[in-house]
Amino acid sequence: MSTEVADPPVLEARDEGVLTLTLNRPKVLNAITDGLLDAVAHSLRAAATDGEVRAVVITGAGRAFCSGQDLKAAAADGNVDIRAHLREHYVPAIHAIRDLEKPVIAAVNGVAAGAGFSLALAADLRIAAESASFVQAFVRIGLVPDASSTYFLPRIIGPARAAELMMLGDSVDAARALEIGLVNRVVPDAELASAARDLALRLARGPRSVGLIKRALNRSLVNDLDAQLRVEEELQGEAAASADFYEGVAAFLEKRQAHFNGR
Ligand code: LHQ
Repeated sequence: MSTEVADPPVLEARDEGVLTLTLNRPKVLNAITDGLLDAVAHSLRAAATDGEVRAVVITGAGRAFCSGQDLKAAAADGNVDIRAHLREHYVPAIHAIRDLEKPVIAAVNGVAAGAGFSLALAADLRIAAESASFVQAFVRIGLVPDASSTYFLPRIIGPARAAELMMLGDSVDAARALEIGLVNRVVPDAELASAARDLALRLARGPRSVGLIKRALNRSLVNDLDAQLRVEEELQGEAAASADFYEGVAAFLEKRQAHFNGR
């Protein structure tokens, strides 16, 4: 009997309010399996109710961020109902990223391809290593972008650029990704982990309103102006009732640094 234990598809680490999820299938560039998606969704749902977690970083083990759906597993499982597969595994993972009212940073350490690119798009902020690259690989194998790419990519970089990346499937390097607003920052490879951590720590020390800002931005993606003005009204009511708002104002008046606790 074998005593080997399979490596977990996602590693979790917690430090000073920051939860880091590392996609952990480096031999296949962190290609996505159901287990990997379910683990991401599970960790993020747990983070929603965990007061110790105030920001999340998602990154990849080894030289890649994520190469998208594991095509070897997909090919081996010829009878899979792709619609049900998306609904049951991809959709919950994307929702877990967007529904978590805490900032999620994609620290893109290498190639992000196919649904791996989609995962990075669903994050709130993207910070990339200089050697990172982004490929809407779907069209290369005759598929349509999925896992939220057709929703977020045109909204992040504009419809014309999104059409180009999706229809041609060309690779975008980190410098170009920064130029077109696909990523927020690019840092030298050796500094990615610490830069992502610094950013996450800053956000983790932020007020309750950071999560409410995420809710506002989620809603602004679909609302018209009047609906969004009502959302702002509702969220400002919530923010103004938070302990962090009182702390923020007190700190301003006392000319000192605010100490927020996320409540
Ligand atoms: C992989 C993969 C991979 C397995 C590298 N799978 N092994 C689709 C279908 C079903 C349901 C729902 O949704 C989707 C959505 C999608 O995500 S479709 C898009 C799927 N992804 C791709 O088409 C990308 C495939 N990979 C690549 O094009 C290249 O590997 C990239 C550009 C990512 C990286 O290229 P290289 O740096 O040259 O690395 P490599 O190709 O040599 O890969 C290293 C190893 O990883 C290699 O294994 P080997 O045993 O030969 O060393 C690859 O086979 C394996 N690998 N991606 N997605």
